[in-house]
Amino acid sequence: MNVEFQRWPEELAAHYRSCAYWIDQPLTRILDQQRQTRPAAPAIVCGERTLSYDALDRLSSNLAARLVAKGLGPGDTALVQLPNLAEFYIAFFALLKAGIAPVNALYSHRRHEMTAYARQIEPKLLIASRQHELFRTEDFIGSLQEMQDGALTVLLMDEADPASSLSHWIESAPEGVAPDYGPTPPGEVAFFQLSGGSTGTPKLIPRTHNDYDYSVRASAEICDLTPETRFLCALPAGHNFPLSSPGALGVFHAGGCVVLAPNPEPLACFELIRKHKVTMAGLVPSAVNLWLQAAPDHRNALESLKLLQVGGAHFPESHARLVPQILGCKLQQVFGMAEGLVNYTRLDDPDELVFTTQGRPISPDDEIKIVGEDGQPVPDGETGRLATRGPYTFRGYFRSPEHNADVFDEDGFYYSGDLVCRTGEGYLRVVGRVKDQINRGGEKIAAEEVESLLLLHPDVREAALVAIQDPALGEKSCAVIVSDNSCIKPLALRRHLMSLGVADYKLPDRFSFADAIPLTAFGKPDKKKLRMDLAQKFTPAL
Ligand code: J2J
Repeated sequence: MNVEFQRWPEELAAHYRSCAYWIDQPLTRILDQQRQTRPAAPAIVCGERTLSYDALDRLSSNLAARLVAKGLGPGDTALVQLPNLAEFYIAFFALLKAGIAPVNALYSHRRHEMTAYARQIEPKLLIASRQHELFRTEDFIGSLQEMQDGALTVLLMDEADPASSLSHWIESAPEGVAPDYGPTPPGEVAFFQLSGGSTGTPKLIPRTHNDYDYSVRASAEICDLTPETRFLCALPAGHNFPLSSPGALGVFHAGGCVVLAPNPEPLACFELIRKHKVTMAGLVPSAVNLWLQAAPDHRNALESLKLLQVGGAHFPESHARLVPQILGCKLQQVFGMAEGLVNYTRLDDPDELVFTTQGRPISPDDEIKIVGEDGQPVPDGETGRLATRGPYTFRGYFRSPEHNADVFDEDGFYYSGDLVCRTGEGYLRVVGRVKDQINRGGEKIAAEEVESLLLLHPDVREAALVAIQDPALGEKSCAVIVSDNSCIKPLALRRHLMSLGVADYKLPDRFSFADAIPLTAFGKPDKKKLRMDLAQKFTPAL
């Protein structure tokens, strides 16, 4: 009946309960509390619309009741793909209320990613938008429907047919009385987060009510959220950072208000900050750079902004120092992951810690191991691989036993693939990574995923995707290709990837053609060497 997932060992679960990290309440309690205490307070500002907590609760209940009346409930999963609109949160809470576990795909995802998620969760429900290229016609919906033997309920934004119009399902409760319904038990899966990944297939992270709710409550406290908080959500709403660190859920928990922006474009965001007196925002470093460039002409618009959180990718110290100077607000560095562990610099930390570290873990029970090449812990100040377990760090990817065996040790520590060092104060500094991933302005690209798609092209004999430095995004991707066809062109390969329906951000920014891919002593592609070769190739001589 419940969605399967790898549980925490009993002993640790008992400990997490005894410390009141796990309070055995469903995530829907966040909304329940606000509906009772401040029903009329604004919960979401979305364009010209403002939704009160009461409205958010009522609309999500309408949708939940209709889904239940349709026969959906605990054990069922949903594939959701919505842009940054109020409907994202309405649907999120509706699915929690009905006990349906969603995957919230990014709006930039296309056929390749959506199909991979659908194959894994076998959804009974699809919630998406007609505005998205995938859902303008019936083709893709038809193929999902076929995968599910016709058992897929489809709800779309901007849909004319009331039977499958999301707005229609949200607007009113179903006729008659919906059968009793409720969320899944607090120890069970509430929804799936997306992994940045390093493997061929994008992996899913089961998150329980208990573990996620703890990370949200504790994050809200660390960030001092109150009913006066007005949070600008300019990153994709479903991403772990703007959803839970403390993100929209933290803001709802505190009774504050989420102001939605379609993306982090500075001028539109500055106008929203001015108009709605936004107090806090969260950004990836590449977006901060754009804000830093645009801000000097718009300082007045930013007067209400007290705190800027920055995370998701490497944030150079020199840029960190500019945040208070140019944006006139406090900086908080955030180093987190959809798998669990989140680190914050604290609001009362000395500037030096805030500028030079990525913070310390949320919980006293976040266990951190930093191990050297021999697998043994390294002393503070030395770099090693980050391994962690704790009250809100998952214990296994969904239906991925082989990959789980690679990234967990026998004690249940998860190896995130990050290279970090710990300061004497217990703060982490992210210094690199060992996972085969490109971090393109905070958007994660699994090298293997793109490589296997490139290899489907008849002219590609070998392919390796590696990161190249980029002043705006931090990193971009370069595909190194070995081909027998000397006339092969980047455009053809790009078209090939596009025809496979891969998200745009995964398309290689550059292509480089080689006679062979260099190998390490173990016979694996030597990506370090490739990165160095490419750095020389793409850096103009002085
Ligand atoms: C360097 N690398 C970082 C940082 C994440 C809060 C904030 C971010 C995420 C996130 C998140 C970094 N400096 N400050 O989920 O709740 C890289 C690391 C990490 C990976 C996780 C949250 N902050 N990273 O970015 O699941 O490599 O989560 O392992 O998308 O991003 O990516 P993701």
